[in-house]
Amino acid sequence: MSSIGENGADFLVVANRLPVDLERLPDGTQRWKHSPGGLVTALEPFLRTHSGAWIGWPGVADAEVDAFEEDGLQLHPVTLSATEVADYYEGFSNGTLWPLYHDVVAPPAFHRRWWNAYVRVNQRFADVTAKVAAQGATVWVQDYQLQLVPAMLRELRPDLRIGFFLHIPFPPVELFMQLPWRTEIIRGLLGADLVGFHRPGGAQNFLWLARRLVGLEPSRGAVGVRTRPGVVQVGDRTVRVGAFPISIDSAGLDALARDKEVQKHAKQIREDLGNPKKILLGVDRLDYTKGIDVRLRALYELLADGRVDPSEVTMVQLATPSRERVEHYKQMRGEIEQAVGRINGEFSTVGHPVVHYLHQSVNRRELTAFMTAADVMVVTPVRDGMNLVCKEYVATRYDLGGALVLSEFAGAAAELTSAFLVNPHDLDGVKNALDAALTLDPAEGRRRMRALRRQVLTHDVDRWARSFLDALGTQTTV
Ligand code: GDG
Repeated sequence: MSSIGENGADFLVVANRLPVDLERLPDGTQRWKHSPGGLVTALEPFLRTHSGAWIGWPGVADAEVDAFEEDGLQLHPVTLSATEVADYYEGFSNGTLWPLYHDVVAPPAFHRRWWNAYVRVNQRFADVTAKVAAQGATVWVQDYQLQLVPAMLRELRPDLRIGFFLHIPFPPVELFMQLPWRTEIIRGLLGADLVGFHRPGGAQNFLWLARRLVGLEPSRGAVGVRTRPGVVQVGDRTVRVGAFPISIDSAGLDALARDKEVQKHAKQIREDLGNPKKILLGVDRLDYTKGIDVRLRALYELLADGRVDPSEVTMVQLATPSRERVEHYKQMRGEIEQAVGRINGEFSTVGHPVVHYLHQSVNRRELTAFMTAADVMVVTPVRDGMNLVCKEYVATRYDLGGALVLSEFAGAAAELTSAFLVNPHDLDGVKNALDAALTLDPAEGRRRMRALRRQVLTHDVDRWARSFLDALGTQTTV
């Protein structure tokens, strides 16, 4: 790691988190820990060939750390105080926007203090970006925590080319209209040259709101905000709006699943579970939108109805700890653990629990081994922008084995039509889909998996990033 030189960056990613986390050790020292997600992998080629920079929060409060350079990528930490973490991050981002944008599956809370912190922190991200961007640079702002950054940045640096991508659903207009600061958010997004969503429905909702909330305002009439399909005209500036369904590093995961060590590990997992006839798998951040409760309820009823034999079927639920200080999350964790306890209490035998529940995160190789070992992957969110887990499962099944049960309310359902698609609100439907996946004829299973893999392997995260940046007008040939 070295410090930053004078030259500005010409391709910048602005995200709530940096691709590295600052870790504070018990002896008071601190170190950087890599947390490379899909986004980093996808953008790496552009970041490295374009004198790239990443602006984000290092993940702990009050961390005063200087910018530094690593492997040719500039990292610019944005400091948040403990109060700002509580109000901007846990509060407005995860207590207001997250539930509101996920169809109010939990009630969003509206607090002016949270909103004020959101404005302040978005301004700080915009200020840092404005300082480090080279003349005419491309800036790609990510996700719901930073929706005001595009307009704030344009105000400071009209020379920049600005893209924004939302990783979660953009809600139906009736729900968005609940937000006391709805106009400010739409204006914030309209600062971008390109606003991207996972699904065309999100783009349409945004276009409608832009016309309704900004275009029809008498005071803004003079500026002239008009919309036509895929475009908002703000005065003489054109804002493009579109759908860009995100994906994964499909080839990388396919290769990892073929790795001999990973295969050995998968075999070991089956053995450790007592070689059950069928293994069901769930992998999620422990989040109330993911419908972990739905699949546990369905499994409970299938066991109670005698349609699933507890000596033949085992379920593994990996639930990565998430947002543990936010109230809804604490409550939901208790409910899920109770549901696991209920199934195991009624249907397990000594040494053979029906549900193996791990509230831990596992490393990427181990996760791939779990996916390789699983006969049925169960993905039942009540609402999900895309959901990468289902695509990852498909990418690991080069053997054409396994079956996917997938909620219609995940963005991925539009692409993965050969999965067992379910409405997570229809418990009988979920039960029937689980039953069908558990008793699937192998030839039919291979047919479905082949179709799923065709989609996932040809539509990877690289293609996603290129299509967004091409639409933004950035040179992506590297
Ligand atoms: C948001 C949107 C959208 C999970 N547990 C472990 C682990 N994971 C990895 C998965 C996957 C990622 O985390 C989760 O991605 P999802 O897409 O499923 O869900 P969100 O975190 O809610 O992501 C979502 C996404 O943004 C991208 O735009 O698809 O709709 O909500 O990659 O594999 N990884 C490891 N250990 C774990 O225990 N290593």
